[in-house]
Amino acid sequence: YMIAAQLHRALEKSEFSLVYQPKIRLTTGEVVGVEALIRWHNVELGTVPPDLFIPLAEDTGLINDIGDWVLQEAVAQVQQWLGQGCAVPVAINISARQFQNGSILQRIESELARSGLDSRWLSIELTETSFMDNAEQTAETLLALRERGVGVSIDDFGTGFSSLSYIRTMSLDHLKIDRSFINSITESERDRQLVKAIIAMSQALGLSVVAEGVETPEQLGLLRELGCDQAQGYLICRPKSAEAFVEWCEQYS
Ligand code: G
Ligand code: G
Ligand code: MN
Ligand code: NA
Repeated sequence: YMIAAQLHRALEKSEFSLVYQPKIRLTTGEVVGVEALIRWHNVELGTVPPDLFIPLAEDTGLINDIGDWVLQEAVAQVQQWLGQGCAVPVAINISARQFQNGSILQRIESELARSGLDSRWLSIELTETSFMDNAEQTAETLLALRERGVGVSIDDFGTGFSSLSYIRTMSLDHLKIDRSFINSITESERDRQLVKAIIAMSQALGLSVVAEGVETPEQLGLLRELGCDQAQGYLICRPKSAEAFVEWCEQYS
């Protein structure tokens, strides 16, 4: 299987890169963070989307090494930005299998210790599927991460197997509303009411709420009216290389 064979050698051949997409605060417009997204470019396969190779990396166990690379690369990038005086906190995505293998806390702790990076510059994004198994262990890990100063976001909220019990039992900082809801808020009264309710729930629980996939000024305006805290999406900025992101920041501010 061609893709699996190439994936095995992708790390040693330095075929991965990270792109960065900012999140802004809706009241002030300031950039409050950036999400790191992995990209894989292979000479024979071209650009392979993460939706395709992350599940494969999970099946083959490569996800641990790839996850470590993402963590190290993201940490190194914020450290470089700190040196340039334009730092923003970085969020990395952790897939459910990667989270459930149990060593994530230790991996993050050892990278923070190795790099000396202050933990307030790092956060993680987890989907609801991460919370489905080993609820007790998961809750402990999230609490430990947050005590260590690492922010935790629930990603793609509203899709998958949403259960309010996760919100009840898990220690979280941010909730990211899945872009499928944001997509239709200006057309669908039903989706608008759902988003409004998710925002109200998040705020009542002390979670900051982020709208994902904002593509139009109308969506952004409506989200601001609804009191949403933060937004991310192509309207604001597409995921960009580290260099292009710094340029974007300079233009933007
Ligand atoms: O960047 P893009 O929209 O193509 O991302 C597609 C999916 O891949 C998203 O669900 C995103 O969370 C996931 N993804 C992107 N980067 C990473 C990563 O570094 N690790 C993991 N586990 N998933 C990622
Ligand atoms: O699952 P997660 O939320 O981590 O995935 C983020 C994915 O969403 C990335 O692949 C990113 O490229 C994509 N994305 C970011 N902003 C937008 C947007 O405004 N519209 C669409 N369609 N996709 C977006
Ligand atoms: Mn994400
Ligand atoms: Na998401």
